Amino acid sequence: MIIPQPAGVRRMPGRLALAPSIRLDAGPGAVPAAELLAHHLGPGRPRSREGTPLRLALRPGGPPESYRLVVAPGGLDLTAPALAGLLHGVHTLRLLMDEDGSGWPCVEIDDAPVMPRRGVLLDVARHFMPLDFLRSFIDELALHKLNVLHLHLTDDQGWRIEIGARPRLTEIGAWRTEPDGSVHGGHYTRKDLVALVEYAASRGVEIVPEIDMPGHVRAALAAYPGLGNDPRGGVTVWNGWGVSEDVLAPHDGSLEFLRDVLTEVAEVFPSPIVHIGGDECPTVQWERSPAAVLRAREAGLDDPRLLRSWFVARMHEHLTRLGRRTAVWDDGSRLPGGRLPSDALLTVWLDAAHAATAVARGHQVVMAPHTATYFDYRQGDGPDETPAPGHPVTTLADAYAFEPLAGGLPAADIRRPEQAGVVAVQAQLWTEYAPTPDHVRYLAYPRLCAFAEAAWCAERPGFAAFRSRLPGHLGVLRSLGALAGPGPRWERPADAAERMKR
Ligand code: TNX
Repeated sequence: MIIPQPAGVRRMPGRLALAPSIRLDAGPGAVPAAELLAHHLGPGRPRSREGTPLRLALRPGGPPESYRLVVAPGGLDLTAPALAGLLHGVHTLRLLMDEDGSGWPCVEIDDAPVMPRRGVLLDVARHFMPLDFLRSFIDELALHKLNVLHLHLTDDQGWRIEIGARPRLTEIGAWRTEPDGSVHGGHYTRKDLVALVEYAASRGVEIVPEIDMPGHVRAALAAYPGLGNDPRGGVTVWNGWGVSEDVLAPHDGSLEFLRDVLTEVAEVFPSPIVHIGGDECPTVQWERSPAAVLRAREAGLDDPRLLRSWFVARMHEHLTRLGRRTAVWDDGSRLPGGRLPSDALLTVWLDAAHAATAVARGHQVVMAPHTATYFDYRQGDGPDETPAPGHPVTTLADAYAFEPLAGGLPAADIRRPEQAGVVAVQAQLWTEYAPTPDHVRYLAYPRLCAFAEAAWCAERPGFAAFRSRLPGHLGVLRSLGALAGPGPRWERPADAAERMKR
């Protein structure tokens, strides 16, 4: 069977052999799912009244992502209470299809996910990723019944979203000179992103944008030096990895800048959630800057280090005015005295104990523990693995063993912010060491398949059973062009040094 394993499957005798043509019968509200099914079947299947009947319909009852699929020798019926469920049913059909595309085995499936939000972070800031890859990747997420794409759009190494009010962000901030003198970069226009949001929605995927602040901002400081703590400027788009000491200056100009950016981000992305990073923000520049120390005092803070949560709180106010919820990385909340507004969503990248602390403080959390869900980490010790230094190995089995509600964490409904608990799970593809889509896919597969099953199944079939379904599943991915052949070779640091000498 397929990945993720459906909750209830009954194999029935026989198969549904597709006639040369199909008859798509889509009830009210089911047309987008029917169109996606027709798209999967390809242009070689004309529609006619005599064709194989494929019936899709909305039918009330059950959670919005649930679906019921009945494949019988004479035709198939797919029903769900909402479009999201119908789209999942279409993806199940895509995976169940015979290899030669001639039909399906007969089955009855009743399916629904255990976690309602199943996301993947893609870092397009460290390495720019072309739009056609983003579209294919969205298709791949949807195929795994993952429904959130967290786009990490800005960082020290690049600014990837056009902001009308601040054109230098992409004129300057989207480009960096690599240590070997080559230039890397790129950005998405507002129009690109609006179209991408629409494309993702048609596949049942929501895009959550992230603008990282008040650290991870060197690309912005290169574009607008006045936003930094050193009046002499001189900050460049970073061509190294790690945590930079260059952070925003806590003056009104920075607040105005961030508000302008977030206002435009909210215009492009309809997601109810906007992520504002908040992570890894060294405070040495504020501690050294008389202007920052003064600003902290004026803001009633007895320590300039508290300016990090002050930034987050100001932007939380702004996003609330815009009707959006604020999300931040968990370490942004663990500052001395730096309590976050309780409706802020926390992406917990450490472990279940940190999630429990956040939940005890009344927060909703997205579970993204790095030891199970950071797929930039090496998946083994082989010579083809990324040189990502200092990180633990995260194997396929580690990814499969991911426990969203570890330690008895409560689940919560994201539409009810007053309910503390786990509202989502997320896998991470940071791209410091993944310069191309092939590298990203090498890191993603097959661990993302294991994550998808951990996120979907109330009762996971177990790693051995997962492994036995994997080859067939990877066959489908390969036929979609989603597997990068033999793994792409990572340039070893020693080779890079050698190349730079030449
Ligand atoms: C930590 S966890 C980061 C990212 C890096 C990643 C590399 C977090 C919010 N930040 O900036 O890309 O580690 O694994």
